[in-house]
Amino acid sequence: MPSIDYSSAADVTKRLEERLVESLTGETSVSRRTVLGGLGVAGSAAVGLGSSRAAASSDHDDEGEHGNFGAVGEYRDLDFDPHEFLTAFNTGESGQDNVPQQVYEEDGQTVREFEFTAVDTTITIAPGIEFSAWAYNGQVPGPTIRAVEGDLIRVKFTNLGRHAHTIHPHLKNLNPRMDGIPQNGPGVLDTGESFTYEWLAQPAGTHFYHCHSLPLKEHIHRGLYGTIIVDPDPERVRENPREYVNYPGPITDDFREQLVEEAKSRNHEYAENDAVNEMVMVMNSFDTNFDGGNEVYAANTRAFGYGVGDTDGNGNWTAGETKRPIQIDKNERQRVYLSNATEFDLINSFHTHSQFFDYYDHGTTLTPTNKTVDTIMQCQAQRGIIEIDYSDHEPGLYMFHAHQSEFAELGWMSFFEVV
Ligand SMILES: [Cu+2]
Repeated sequence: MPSIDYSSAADVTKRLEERLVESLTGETSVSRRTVLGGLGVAGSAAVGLGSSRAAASSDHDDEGEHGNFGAVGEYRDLDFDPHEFLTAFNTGESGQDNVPQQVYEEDGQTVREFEFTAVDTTITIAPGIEFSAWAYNGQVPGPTIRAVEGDLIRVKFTNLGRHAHTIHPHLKNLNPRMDGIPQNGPGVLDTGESFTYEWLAQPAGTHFYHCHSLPLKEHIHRGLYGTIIVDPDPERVRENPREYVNYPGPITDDFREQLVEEAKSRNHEYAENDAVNEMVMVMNSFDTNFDGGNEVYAANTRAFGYGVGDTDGNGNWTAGETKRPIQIDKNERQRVYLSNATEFDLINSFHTHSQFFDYYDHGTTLTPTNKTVDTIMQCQAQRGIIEIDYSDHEPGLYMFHAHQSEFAELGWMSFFEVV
């Protein structure tokens, strides 16, 4: 493969990033200082979990210190890697080290059990820019849970944060006690309290979970959200194909088999799923000065996190580089589980350059709800599955971003590197 020069892409990414960081730390934001809560000190030593700054800067009305910003460059907080997060599926059988989990049978049903905490912490959202987050298991977005349709998802939740929290799942939930809202069941959990949520994994699709304490927008915006993927059960699809299509016509035997094959490709327990390159992207945003508007946008928390940093142009990114495109094999089918956790802005969007894709709204159908589109919108908490085929594209960088231009310039702009 001929070497590809990415230097201009790297330069533009760097300039955008510098402009973003300057807008957050420069003179223009001085007037916002009365409510500075999220800005940290750029260029300081690593600040991650357990940082003393986490507690110091998390009050809304703090007269926080102004960012003594330094060089814009590499992320220093390596506790969260957006590239690892893309494919960090917690299935009970395997997942992330910071998510204790197990899978077992109980009364003939598969139980996928997870231990969740809520903690106050500091995350890095752009080089040198910190945000005082409230986070499930210390990370934003929260861990991705993955189960198969019909399984029981059991989440042992302990609130170790300073505010009262819950976990509310966007699932078809038959027991109101398990809805994770202040009005039902255990209500909100105060500091130190625990509750075990039990949710049936249904319907198949891409779902969302978030804290439902009041004020709602703050509890979500601070970082308490994540994705639940419910894989379709191919045998159930074979028996009830009608439930998985947005199509009123006849279901022929061929069509039924096609749906079953599609369900296998979505189910992590089937070999067919290995042929698909799957990723989770949560569109999120950060109001760094707590004025009710966002200053930073991203997919998976880091502004320009999948942008272009230092490279030799042959796909060899500088060691330790966390800012780099998402490298994909052009011969693999690409599937993105996408959800929108953006607060304060009513919609977000996903747009691909030089490429069209199929979209499955909420991921609850096995046939696309939008075919051959290059932009989709999601309102708050909406989610869906994007499927992309780059097999006829030349190697190189292909941009994707929110098509709200403002969001793109403030961080929600990234690249696939097709190889
Ligand atoms: Cu909360």
